[in-house]
Amino acid sequence: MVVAVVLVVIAIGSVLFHLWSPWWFTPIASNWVSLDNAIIITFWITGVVYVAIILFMAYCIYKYRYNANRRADYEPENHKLEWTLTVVTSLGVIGLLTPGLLAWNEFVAVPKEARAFEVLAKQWNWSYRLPGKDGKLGTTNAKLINDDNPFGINPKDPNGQDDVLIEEDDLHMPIGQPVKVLLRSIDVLHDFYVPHFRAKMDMVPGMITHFWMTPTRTGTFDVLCAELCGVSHYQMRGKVVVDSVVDYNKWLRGQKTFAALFPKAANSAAHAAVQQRPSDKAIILAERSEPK
Ligand SMILES: [Cu+2]
Repeated sequence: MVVAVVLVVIAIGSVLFHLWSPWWFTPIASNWVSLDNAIIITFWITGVVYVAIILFMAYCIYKYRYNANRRADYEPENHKLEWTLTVVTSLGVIGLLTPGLLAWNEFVAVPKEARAFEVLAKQWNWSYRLPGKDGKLGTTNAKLINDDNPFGINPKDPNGQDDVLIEEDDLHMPIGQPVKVLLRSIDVLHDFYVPHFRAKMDMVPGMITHFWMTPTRTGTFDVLCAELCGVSHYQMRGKVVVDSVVDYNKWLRGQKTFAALFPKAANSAAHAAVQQRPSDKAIILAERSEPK
């Protein structure tokens, strides 16, 4: 009897704790509401099943408690019960999987207008590479990485000369512009995670993974590494600042290109065209009124 009461208290306590606890999602700052919805649907399905099973256990403990005058009945098969449980379980699993699969399908289907940029992870910091005035990122090769060329940019590729490099500093993004995030690691597994964006993806040495997103509000958000990547994993943190288009352009004008930062590596190709800064005209986004 005591056990039955304890189980009921646990079920009710868990639900109240969930409702009243201060820990919940941070306010979202991207378009990925569908990911929040998938998690909320998962909470509902697993929550209802959790409460139902615990209350059923409490009921059985009370109802079938020891009684010297009672004998247990042997019932090896019950087709109706088996079918009911199979159908209900299948519906629950479908309910758990469907929202996540639909969200994932959107997550990796990059819209055409998304502007690509690159995140480069290494033990234990974040760097970024944005396309220059040509709007294209140059090709890279891990074998080219050295102190003069930390991104391994191919100096023979003219598209790479004007790539804007942000080394171990804050990343900025313009609000309302879809971006394709290309992810590269040069040593071990990392995982680029911005909780406010609800977006994360593993970074695997030797391959380029990607996802896309649209920042939906301005602010400064934490970048975390979500893959245990060595002794200083805990301090592999950064900041991403979502700006108005005007502020973003102002920030972008102050950044330097591959050719300007690493002239030795950039000039190692005969036809490398050196440029000091991204041309304001082509790289700067059209300034327009901010979405509310
Ligand atoms: Cu890491």
